[in-house]
Amino acid sequence: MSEIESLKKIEDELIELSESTNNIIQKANTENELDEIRISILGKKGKLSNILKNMGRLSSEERPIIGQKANILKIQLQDLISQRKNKIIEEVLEMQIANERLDVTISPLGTPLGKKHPLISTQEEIIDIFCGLGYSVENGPEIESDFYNFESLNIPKDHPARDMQDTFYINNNLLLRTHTSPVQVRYLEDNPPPTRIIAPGRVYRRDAVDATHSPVFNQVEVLCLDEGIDFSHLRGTVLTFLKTFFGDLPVRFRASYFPFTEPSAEVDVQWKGKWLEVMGCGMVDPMVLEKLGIDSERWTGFAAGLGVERFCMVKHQIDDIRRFYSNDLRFLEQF
Ligand code: 2NL
Repeated sequence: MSEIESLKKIEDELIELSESTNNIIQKANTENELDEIRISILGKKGKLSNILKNMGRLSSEERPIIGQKANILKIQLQDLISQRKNKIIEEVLEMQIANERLDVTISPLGTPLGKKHPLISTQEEIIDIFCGLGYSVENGPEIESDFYNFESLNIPKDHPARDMQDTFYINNNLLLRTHTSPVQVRYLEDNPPPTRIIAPGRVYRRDAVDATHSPVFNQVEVLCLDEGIDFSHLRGTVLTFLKTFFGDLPVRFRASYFPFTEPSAEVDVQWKGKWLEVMGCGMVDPMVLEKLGIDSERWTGFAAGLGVERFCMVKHQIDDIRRFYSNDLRFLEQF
């Protein structure tokens, strides 16, 4: 082959390489693929060096011409490869962005709303009714002394309620209050009659847990003291309260006994044909008032006590007191 022919051949091969590789480079889809293509063209044993192997056949004038052309081609191919590489990086990134895209405009599935526990709603309802009747709300400690919880309320030393079996004692004198009456006793110590107060709050009794008993439950006690208060005021207040809370249900008063009221009564409402006991009440025993230095000839009054759990259970037909304390959302979400 003459030098002219050799030159022509190498030039043709370079043109051929330029034309064929452009397509191959554009078809590469990953950086790895592109790298392999780069090595197969520009690498030590690649197509370009393969073509240039034949440069030895050229004259010393021709060699730099081909050298220059080969260099230009090399730079062109490197450019193409790096452009393709950038394109691939961009495409990968765009695909990633598309795949990981969050539609922040999509409407939410609904925000879960918290709501009041049925016991809280019931307690608030009871409080609201008495506030409407002119009563104010009083609070006091849950750890009480024997005096405020029992002695001041005329509960004798040998009364079963004072038994270790029924009361949580902290020591000889301190205990967890078994009712909220001590709140009212404390109030009367500091505030002379007339009195219209209610005392809502947690109370504690040493009961075994079952469907109707819990060692901690909520009570609301009511106290009204004034001149000329008699049983008709008690009856009227209780009837008004029960009618407001339950609606128009039959109500009956049954004679009963509490150490701190005389006379005393228990109150039942009729619900689905059954009489259900819902509260206890009575005229405040003059002994309780005298112990507090209140003139029981001038001031008379009534008191009542009720369990919030019981009211809530009757109103919503709940069969087990433990449902209030087990935090089962299937139960709680119904209210
Ligand atoms: C019930 C019965 C009752 C009282 C609570 C009371 C308070 C004072 C003076 C007199 Cl300061 N009495 N409270 C009276 C009668 C009944 O509760 O069955 N509670 C769940």
